[in-house]
Amino acid sequence: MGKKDTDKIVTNDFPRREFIKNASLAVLGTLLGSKIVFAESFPKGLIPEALLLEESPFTISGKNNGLIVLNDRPINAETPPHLLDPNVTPNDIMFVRNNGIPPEDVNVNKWTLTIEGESAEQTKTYTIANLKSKFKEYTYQLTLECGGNGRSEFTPPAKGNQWTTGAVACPNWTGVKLKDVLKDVGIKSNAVYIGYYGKDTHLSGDPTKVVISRGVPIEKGMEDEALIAWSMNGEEIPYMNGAPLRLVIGGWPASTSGKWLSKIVIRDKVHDGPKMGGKSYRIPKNGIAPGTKVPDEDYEIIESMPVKSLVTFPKTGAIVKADQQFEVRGHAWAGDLEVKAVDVSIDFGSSWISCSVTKPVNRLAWQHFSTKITLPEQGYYEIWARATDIQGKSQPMVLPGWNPKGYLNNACHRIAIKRL
Ligand SMILES: Nc1nc2c(c(=O)[nH]1)N[C@H]1C(S)=C(S)[C@@H](COP(=O)(O)O)O[C@H]1N2
Ligand SMILES: [Mo]
Repeated sequence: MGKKDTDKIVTNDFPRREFIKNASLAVLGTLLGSKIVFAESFPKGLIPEALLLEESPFTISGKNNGLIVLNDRPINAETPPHLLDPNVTPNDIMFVRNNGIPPEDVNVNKWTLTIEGESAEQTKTYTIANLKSKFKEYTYQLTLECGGNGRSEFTPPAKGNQWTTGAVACPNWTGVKLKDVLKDVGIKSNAVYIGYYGKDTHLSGDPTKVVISRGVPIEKGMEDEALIAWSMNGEEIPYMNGAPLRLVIGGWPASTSGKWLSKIVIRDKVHDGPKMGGKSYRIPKNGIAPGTKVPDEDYEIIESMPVKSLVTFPKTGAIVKADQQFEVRGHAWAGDLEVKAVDVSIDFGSSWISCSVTKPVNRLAWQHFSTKITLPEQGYYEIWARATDIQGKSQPMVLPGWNPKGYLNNACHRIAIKRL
């Protein structure tokens, strides 16, 4: 049975149960993503409780229990749309995307950030106290969305975390401008890119292996809104979101926003850290048929994220009374661009109702849309939302350009509604 949501179609997955019943302890451990401690005492033929549930029952310390854990080594968890309803995403609601194991020691007083690289005039190290005293502090609300958000919809399927819609958030970030710190160090005229390094450790346990080290062109890093942040919504950044210091690059794949930030390099070429090359956060330059293999040199790095929206109210599965007028609302964002319009449909895209859309509180913050709706007769409906950016690009109704790693799915969000 569905654990908590009545809006799900419940399937009796008998073949899977039979398989699990007969599985070896090693296979059960693989399915659980953890070894079973005291396995020698585990009754033969019993199905582990965690595998009887539709969704992972595990929760993350410091995070809302409503987050859906996709993986616990490394920890990855997404936010259901209705929890993203607040205009500013609360700390315990923001999704978590880890590629490795978070660092154990995140002492604010001892933490340092080093700036170096072939296009840095010098190597300089700052404590967090140094950053706070030396540079002016700024707060911006910035949208971070994982490049793989929406991956679960791709066919043929793409490997990786099966994000549905919840790898996006837009909290307030406080810190110093990356450009102020880079200028303090000195940027050589041949600088083209910046790259970050964090203090998380590789899943293999090998201390010499870097988990992820991505970056952005120097122009993006020099934007007003590119921050080195120590605070989220006026509090410490949650441990899982990169405390005590992280880079925040709004509008681009969130993989460019390095967590547990310890080093920034100023490069004279495109940064080449782990997950900058190959198929990582890169898509084929030209559209390809689903399933096609493309040589690495025909890929390009994902930059600004595409236009997208999310219905955060009502919650999918809501049942509304006859003739009840209700509000439909949510957020819309468009990478480096602004959102011009959001339309919703109650008839599977045959006609569209235009919504009111707020201006962003600052550049690179998501915007909010709302409209009031009444449903004409009793029955099942879907509400679809479609945002359009200021350049006139709209979200596609169905999955856009298939790519091997399942990036950039900005298809319209749909919710299910019944009217009595
Ligand atoms: N040091 C470090 N920074 C990182 C990551 C990571 O695994 N390690 N993951 C990246 C990816 S892929 C994403 S989508 C965002 C996720 O940020 P969040 O976990 O705060 O939501 O962090 C990015 N920064
Ligand atoms: Mo990501």
